[in-house]
Amino acid sequence: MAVYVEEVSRTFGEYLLIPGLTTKQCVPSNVSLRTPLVKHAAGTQAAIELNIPFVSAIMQSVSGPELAIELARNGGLSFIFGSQPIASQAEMVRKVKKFKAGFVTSDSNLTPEHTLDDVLRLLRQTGHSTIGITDDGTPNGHLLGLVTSRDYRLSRDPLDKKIKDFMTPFDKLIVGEVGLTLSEANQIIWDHKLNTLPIIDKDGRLAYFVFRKDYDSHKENPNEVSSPDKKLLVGAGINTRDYQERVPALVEAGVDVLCIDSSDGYSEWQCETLQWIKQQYGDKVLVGAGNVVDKEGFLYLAEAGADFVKVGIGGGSICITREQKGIGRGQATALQDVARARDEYQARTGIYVPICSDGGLVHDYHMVLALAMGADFLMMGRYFARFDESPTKKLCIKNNYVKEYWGEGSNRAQNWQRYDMGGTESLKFEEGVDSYVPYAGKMKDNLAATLSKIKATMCSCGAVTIPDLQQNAKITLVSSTSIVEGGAHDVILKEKG
Ligand code: RVP
Repeated sequence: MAVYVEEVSRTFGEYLLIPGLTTKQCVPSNVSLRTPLVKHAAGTQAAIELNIPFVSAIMQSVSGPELAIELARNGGLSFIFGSQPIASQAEMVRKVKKFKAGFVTSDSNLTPEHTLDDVLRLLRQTGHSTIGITDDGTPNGHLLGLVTSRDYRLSRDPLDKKIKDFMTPFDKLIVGEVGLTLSEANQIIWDHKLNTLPIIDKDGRLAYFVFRKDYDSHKENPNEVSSPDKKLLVGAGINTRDYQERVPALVEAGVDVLCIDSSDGYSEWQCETLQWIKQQYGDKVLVGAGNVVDKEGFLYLAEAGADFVKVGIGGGSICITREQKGIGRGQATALQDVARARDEYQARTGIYVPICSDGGLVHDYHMVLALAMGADFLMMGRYFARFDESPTKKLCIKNNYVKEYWGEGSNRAQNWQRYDMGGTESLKFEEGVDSYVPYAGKMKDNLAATLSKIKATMCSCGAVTIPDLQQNAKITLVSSTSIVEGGAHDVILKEKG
C-alpha cells in the first residue's frame, strides 16, 4: 500500500515568527548574515562562505556574468546557467573570474580609420563617451589613442572627419600597466587630473580602463566574496548527461562551485555524477545536488558526496511541475523535513551539509522564515530577474516597465536535461512558463532594502546570526483569517501619489 505522509504540505505564507527577547546588542548593525555554502566538519569553517545568504537561480533569464559579478560584489553568489553550450558557459565563468573591481574591459572601441559619425553612432548605442582606439577596433587591440567628448566639436567638425585626425594619440596619453593595483591606478588618475586611465599590457595592447568614479564604488562593496586570489566567486550549473565534458571545462575556466541542476534530484543519475566528480577531483571541486523535498532525498545525495543539497520541487514562480506531473511538496514543509535530516546527519557523522531553499520566495519575510526553518542559503530566480543586471530585455508594457523571465522547463529555454528522466526518450511537455516580472532597478538598491528588513526581523526574534535564528526562532502557523488581519484592513487606502 502507498505511504501516506500525514503532515500537510505547507508554504511560507502560512507561517509567522513570534518575537523573542531583543537585547540591547541585538541591533541591525550587529547582525551577520554570513553563512556556509559547502559541507564541513561541524565546528570548523566551510571552504566557501557567503556574506549574504542569497544565490541566484541556475536560469538563462537570471544568471549571466553581469548579474554574477554584481551579486558576488554584494556578498552572494550566482550559478551561471548550464542550458547553453559548454564553451559559452565556460566563457561566462571566465568573464566573472577576470573581473577586477574598478578595471573595466572597454566596450566602446573603434580604429583610427573610423569617422566622427561612427563615434556618434557608438555613443548612442553604448551611452559611453570614452572610446578606445585600437589597431583592429577590438577591446584588446594595440592602443593607438582615445576619443572622449573633449576631442571633437559637433558644431565645426564634419561627420566624415577621420578619428586619426582628432583622437588624443597614444604618445599624449598617460597610461598604466597591467599589474597596477586599483589604488595605484587611482593615484595616477589624481596626480594627472584624469577621468580615464587606460591600462595596457607589455605589448601595448589595451587591457582595461580605470575610471575615476569606480574607485569609490569599490569601497562601497564591503561584502564582496572572493577566492584567495582575490577573484570574485562564481558557481555554475551542470547536468547529469554531459558532465564528463562540461565539468573539466568549467574547472579550467576557474569556477568555484558547481551545482547539479534538476527539478527532481533523487536519482541514480545524480549519484553517478557526484561520484564521478569526486573520483576525478576529490574535494578540489565542490558540487551541490538536488532538488529534493524530504529526508530520504537529502540522505541519498549527502551520502553520495554532495557538498550542499538544494530543496524544492514545484514552488518556483514560473514552475508548473506540480500541475504537469503531480510531484512536489509545499516549500516550507519540504524545508523543515530536510533541515531535520541535515541535523540528524550532522549528529551522526559530525559533518554539516548546508541546505538551500530554492524557489517560491515571494515576500522578504519569507526569506527570514526559510532561514529560521533551517535553510543556510536561498536560491531565487524571480527576485533577481527584476533587476538591471539580469540578462533579459526590459520592456514597457501598458505603461509599466517589466523584464522577461522564463522557466528552464519552458519551450523557450529548452533545458530538457533538467527534467530528463533518463533513457533515450526526449521530453514531450513543458514544466515552466514564459513571463514578465515588474522591473525593479539596480540590484544593489533592492538588496539594501531586503537585507535591512531581514536584519530587522532577526532582531525582533533576538538573533544576530543565522545559526542563532535557526536555533531560537519561534514559528507559528497562521489561520487564513489571521493572514487577512496581517495586511491593511478595514480602512480606505489613500491613492499613492
Ligand atoms: P522563483 O525564485 O520562485 O522564481 O523560483 C526559481 C526556481 O524555480 C529555480 O531556482 C528553479 O529551481 C525553479 N525553476 C526554474 N525553471 C523552472 C521551470 O521551468 N519549471 N523552475
